[in-house]
Amino acid sequence: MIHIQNYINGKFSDPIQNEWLDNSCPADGVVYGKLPNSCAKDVQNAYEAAHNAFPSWSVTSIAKRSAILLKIAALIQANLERFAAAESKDNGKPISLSRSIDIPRAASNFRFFGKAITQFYSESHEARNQKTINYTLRHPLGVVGCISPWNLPLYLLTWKIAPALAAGNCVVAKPSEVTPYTAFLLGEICNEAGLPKGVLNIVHGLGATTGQAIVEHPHIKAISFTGGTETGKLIAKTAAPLFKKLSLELGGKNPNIIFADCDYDKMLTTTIRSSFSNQGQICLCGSRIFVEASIYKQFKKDFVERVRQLVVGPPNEESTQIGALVSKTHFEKVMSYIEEVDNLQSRIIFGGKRVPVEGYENGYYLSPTIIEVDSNQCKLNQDEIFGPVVTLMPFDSDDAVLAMANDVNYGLSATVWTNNLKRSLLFSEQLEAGIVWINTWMQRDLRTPFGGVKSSGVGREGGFEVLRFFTETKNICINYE
Ligand code: TXE
Repeated sequence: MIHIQNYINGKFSDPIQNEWLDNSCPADGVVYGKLPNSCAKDVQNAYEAAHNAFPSWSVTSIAKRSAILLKIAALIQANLERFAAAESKDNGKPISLSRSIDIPRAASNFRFFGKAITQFYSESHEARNQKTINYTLRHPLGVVGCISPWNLPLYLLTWKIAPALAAGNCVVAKPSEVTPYTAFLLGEICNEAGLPKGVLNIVHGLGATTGQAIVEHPHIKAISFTGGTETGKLIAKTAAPLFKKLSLELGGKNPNIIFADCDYDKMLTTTIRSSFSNQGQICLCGSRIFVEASIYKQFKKDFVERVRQLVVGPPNEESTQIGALVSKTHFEKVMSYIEEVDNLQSRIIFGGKRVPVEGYENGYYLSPTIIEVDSNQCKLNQDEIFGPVVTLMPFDSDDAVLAMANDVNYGLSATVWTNNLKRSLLFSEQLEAGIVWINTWMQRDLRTPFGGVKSSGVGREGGFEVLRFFTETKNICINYE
């Protein structure tokens, strides 16, 4: 059994009330570890450690902060296999994915922000007629809270922690209680890299207790959260009267719009990825596929053929392309949509069934699922299912597909496949989304702003945007007349 502990003030400790949660493995449903269910007092201890570390960390030279973050990045990379195995076991994702995407990206989050902070700048505004010069200071906020989900556990946790630390803040972080393992391993790495004690504190536990205690802590200045839209609403409600800075990266129901004039083979290969990577448990997955009527039949045939070849299997096998869903609860949520298909003017054209995997009979394996829907208003096209489930619909005109793409509460990302320049520019302008991909999907450049509109969230992560989020701006005006 793995015994996960909190990481507070540079040390590993059990929760004060000695309350524990089970950590189970989605591949076989077996409990293989315990993690703390931390209470408000644990969060307070983490806060105090962070608060005590802040005066020194906030004035530590940028060169030194950067060097420590780069060291953390190098150590994650050096421990790639260990981290990748832990991530797959905890989350159910194929080992090939955690090895090639999740863990390298966690390292590059530290590497990127370790470097970005050396280039971060503020502005000055001169008005010679008034004899004034204004200049802007950007100071770290103090102690900030980072709360992350289970779909990309270390990847998303470090996406928040790295910029917060780079900007000179101290952090109280809470990873998802469903996938705590790699966050636990990160503590050791931080000590080895020489991160001063208390600068980063990781407290484990349920959202409603540990998470809530972070959000309602009166002196934690900002909350950076990625997770479900309903949780985001709760956090916003709690944080608003405390006037905390908030960054919310929430759900998505992203359109994948395919025109007949696209590069068909590239589109098909990428659409397999954008539909089913990480078992469809990525907020950026293109879960609503709209295909121009003239190629709809051909696409449907080719897509089904390619999806049929995807290998569903245990996460630790190299050949696995689709692993297990993250938990029993989540598996049941995704299945509940599939069970309703017949009542929703829709048809399953591939998948929709639990996959029996030999030796892993109690794991949460679902075959990649394609559902044909008749209306974009259908629940299957409006709710975030967050599993290996996509819907298909034909369209006849640019206007019609644009209207359907935007007719949803979410607005995180959108993909358009076309070789028509005018069309790609018009769609880029008119799609209601924080991120638009033309002829690609999930090609990430960490300098770019990342986040959504409508129910997909508030604020932007990435690049200098997040360094601005994690700093307080002060303007100084000097009159030199
Ligand atoms: O996430 P939660 P859940 C979507 C997806 C999924 C749904 C629900 O549709 O089915 O959300 O997933 C912490 N105060 N996404 O319920 O609860 C929680 O402990 C403070 C999209 O598992 O939002 C965890 O650390 N924190 C998403 C984190 O919030 C609270 C990724 C996220 O968990 C809290 C995951 C509270 N009151 C799910 N309640 C994306 N945008 O990528 C919970 N938490």
